[in-house]
Amino acid sequence: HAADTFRTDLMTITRHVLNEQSRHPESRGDLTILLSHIVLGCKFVASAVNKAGLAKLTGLAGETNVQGEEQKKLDVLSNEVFVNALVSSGRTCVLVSEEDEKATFVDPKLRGKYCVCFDPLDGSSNIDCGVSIGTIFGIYMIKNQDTVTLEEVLQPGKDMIAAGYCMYGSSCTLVLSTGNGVNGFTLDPSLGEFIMTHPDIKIPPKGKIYSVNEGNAKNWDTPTAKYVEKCKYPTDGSSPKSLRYIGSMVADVHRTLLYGGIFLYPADKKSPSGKLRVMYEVFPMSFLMEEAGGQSFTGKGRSLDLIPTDIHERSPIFLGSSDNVEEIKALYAEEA
Ligand code: P6P
Repeated sequence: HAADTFRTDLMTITRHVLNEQSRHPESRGDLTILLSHIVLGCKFVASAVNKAGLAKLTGLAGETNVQGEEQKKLDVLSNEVFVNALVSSGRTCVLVSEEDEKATFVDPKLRGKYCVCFDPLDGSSNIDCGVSIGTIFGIYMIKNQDTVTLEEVLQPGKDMIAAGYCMYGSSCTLVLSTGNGVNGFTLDPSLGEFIMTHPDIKIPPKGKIYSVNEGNAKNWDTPTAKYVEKCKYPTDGSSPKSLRYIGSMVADVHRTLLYGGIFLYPADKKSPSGKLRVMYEVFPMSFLMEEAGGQSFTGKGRSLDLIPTDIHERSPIFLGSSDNVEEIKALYAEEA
């Protein structure tokens, strides 16, 4: 009967965030309001991505972004959606977007105490073929919102207070941490609500999957080359690892988080600092990995200890199951 088909005690993302807020009695709910605006942005982008093929939103917008990549219409649309949602929340004072060359300093009359760094639609080169893409975001507290400068934005990732991603794929999944573990939510389009489907995500301590673009093998440095060799031809009698590489960071990281294993985007001779951006790819994904019991390493040290000097700075990244990351850390330590 009805009670069997409808859960009557739904844990929505809004309810979850309010529960988290109640853990901070001094909180005035600013983060709750900010997150609700980010969630709104994700719902809008999910709807646009799902209709993209029909609404001719795919294809190149012609302009190129600061990365020199062709900007697709959905990129431009998603960036505008998030900038508008974040500014109108009245809880942000500065925004860093993958799509905008400069940081956006919010109109002083509309400022709040948070800085949000985000990639509105990461993996967008995959839009036309239907591969999962995603929004990635990280949130910092700013000491004095009225006098915030760029220097104050360039903080180490360990100072982030929240981070998350929304993956637009076969279903729309939002994974979030506010510093008290990681939870996953799936959008129920009929309700327009994100429902908690993955409570308290913990990454397996060791995994059998490695995820890297093998096409860059010619340019890898020795520790990465040695590590990938060990994945393919183990010398300890264990069976070879499986390679899974989607080429969309949110999809590759989401699989790593749920199934375990390691995701690598190493430095190489072509890109000595790797490809992925520190502020809105490396930091948020590293924050989530550590909150889920995993690790994130740059080849030199803990990813979250990095102090960026430019908002679009890149870094090599090795993240995932703790035991797997330890193996590559050992190989870099040998090389040092
Ligand atoms: P490559 C997508 O363009 C992206 O920024 C990430 O989402 C993804 O992990 C990476 O680049 C893929 O890069 O060089 O392997 O195609």
